[in-house]
Amino acid sequence: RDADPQPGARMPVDDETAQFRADLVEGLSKPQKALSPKWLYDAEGSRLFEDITRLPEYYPTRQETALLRDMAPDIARFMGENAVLVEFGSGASEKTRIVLDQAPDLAIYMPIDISTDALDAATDRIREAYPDLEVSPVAGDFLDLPPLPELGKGPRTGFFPGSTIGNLTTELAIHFLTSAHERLGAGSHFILGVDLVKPADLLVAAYDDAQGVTAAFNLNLLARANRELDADFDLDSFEHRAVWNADRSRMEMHLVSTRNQVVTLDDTRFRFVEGETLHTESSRKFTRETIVELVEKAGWRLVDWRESNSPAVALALLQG
Ligand code: AVJ
Repeated sequence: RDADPQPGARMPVDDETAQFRADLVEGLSKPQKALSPKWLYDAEGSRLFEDITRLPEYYPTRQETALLRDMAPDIARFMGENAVLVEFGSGASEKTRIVLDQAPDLAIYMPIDISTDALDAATDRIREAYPDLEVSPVAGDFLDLPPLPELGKGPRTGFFPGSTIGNLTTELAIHFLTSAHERLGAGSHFILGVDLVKPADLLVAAYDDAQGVTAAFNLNLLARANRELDADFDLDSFEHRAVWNADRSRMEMHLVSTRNQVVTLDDTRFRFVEGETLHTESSRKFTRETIVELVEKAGWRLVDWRESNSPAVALALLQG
């Protein structure tokens, strides 16, 4: 993956497989079959997501990178002197470098990620590239934040790029922003990356690219279930579908059954009628107004809002 953090589980392998199995059984039992997007990101899914970020149709990563580069001096000023930068779901810390390159006054960088492998590798690389920066990694799930170590006297800034907030339900997004606020403390700052509402054809193209990489990314979920859980999904009988849900202001990815069929997982049989879908991901698109509404429910206020060129994404600077 690029730097975009995913709400992915990296538990010990057996726990993770057991959780995948339980989630899939539960998800296939619902009237609208659905599964958490975190299961899209096994090694193969993470590799495919990285390919997605380089597709001509997938604008979010490119646009956010350009905007961060543009805004880096303002961000440095926003963070202040001797600042502590806390990144939630830091992954490979790739986008962070754009900020670090132009923030000489930053004292401490605290990457938080659920994958200790990714965290260790990123910590080594950042320490090597920025020898004067104190790097203090924290292993943890950003949806279930551990207490953060007391570090430095400077102001704290949270960093959550990649529009990952859009993959969370409103309830979870408020929960995350509230707990991040608690952990960072009163008076802290936050940099939030979001994707914006735009014409449906652009959105659909970004999630249903001509080369079929997003389709492969989505279908890999079924291949993963076959590999890890010994399920018997027939990959030729499911199709990728990306739809713009205007009512809920979100892109949705589904896997559509192209025939009546039965899928077996352990001893349980799950029926799909022709045209029935498994909902695998929602990616919410915002406006300045819907972001203000969301962050205020979590105790933050918007102090700056910057949009990229078209197709536009935005960075919201928060304080609270
Ligand atoms: C990186 C999780 C925000 O929702 O746009 C890309 C994931 N899914 N193409 C997004 C994704 C399909 C991406 N996030």
